[in-house]
Amino acid sequence: MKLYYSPGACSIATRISLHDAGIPAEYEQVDLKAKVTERGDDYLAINPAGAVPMLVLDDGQAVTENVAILTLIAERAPKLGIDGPLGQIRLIEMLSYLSTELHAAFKPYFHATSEDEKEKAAEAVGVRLNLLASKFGDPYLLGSHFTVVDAYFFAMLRWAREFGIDLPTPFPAYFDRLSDRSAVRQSLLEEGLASPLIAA
Ligand SMILES: N[C@@H](CCC(=O)N[C@@H](CS)C(=O)NCC(=O)O)C(=O)O
Repeated sequence: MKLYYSPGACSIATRISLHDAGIPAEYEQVDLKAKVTERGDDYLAINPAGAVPMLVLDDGQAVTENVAILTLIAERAPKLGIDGPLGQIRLIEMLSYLSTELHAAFKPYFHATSEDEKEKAAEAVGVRLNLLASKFGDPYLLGSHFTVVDAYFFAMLRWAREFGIDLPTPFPAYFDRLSDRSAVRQSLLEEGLASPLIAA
C-alpha cells in the first residue's frame, strides 16, 4: 500500500490507522499548493481531485476520501471497527459526520480571507464539537475501544488546538490520551510534527 499525505493534514488519520493496525505502507508527501509529490510527480495526474489522502492498494487500485479509506482499513483490521449488526453502519455514520460536518467546518481556517469568516468557522466547529461531546462513547468516541473514527477525530482536535479553539469536556483529556498512543506518537514523529502534549 502507498499513502499520499501532507504533514498534519487529515491524511494523518490514515497513517495512524495503518500503524495501529500494523499494516505496512509506503508514504509519499504531497505539496498541496504546488500539487507535486516529493518525487516530483504531478499530483493532479495521480489524483485529479488534488486532495490527500489517497491510498493505493497493493493491486494498484486507488482509493480516495477519508470515509472510504478509513472504512477499508477497519474492514481489513476489524479491531479498528465496530462489531455487531449495525457496527459498520455506526462507523460510517460517525465518519460521515466527521467528514461532512466537522472537517468541512474547518475549511475556512485553511482558506479564509477574513477574520469574520474565521470567527464564523470557530462557531461552527464549536457547535459540532459540543454535539460530539454529548454523544461521546467514553473512553473513545464510539465506546470502549479505539477505532478509525478516533484517528480521524484526532486530526481535527489537533487543528482545533492549533487554531486556538477551546475543546469542550471530555476532549482535552481524550486528546491527551490519544496523543499518548504509540501509533499516534509514531505518526506525529514521521510527519515532523511536535508532540501535541508539549504544544498544548
Ligand atoms: N473529500 C476529501 C477531502 C480531503 C481534504 O479536504 N483534504 C485536504 C487536506 S486535510 C486537502 O488535500 N486539501 C487540499 C486541496 O483540496 O486542494 C476527503 O474527505 O477525503
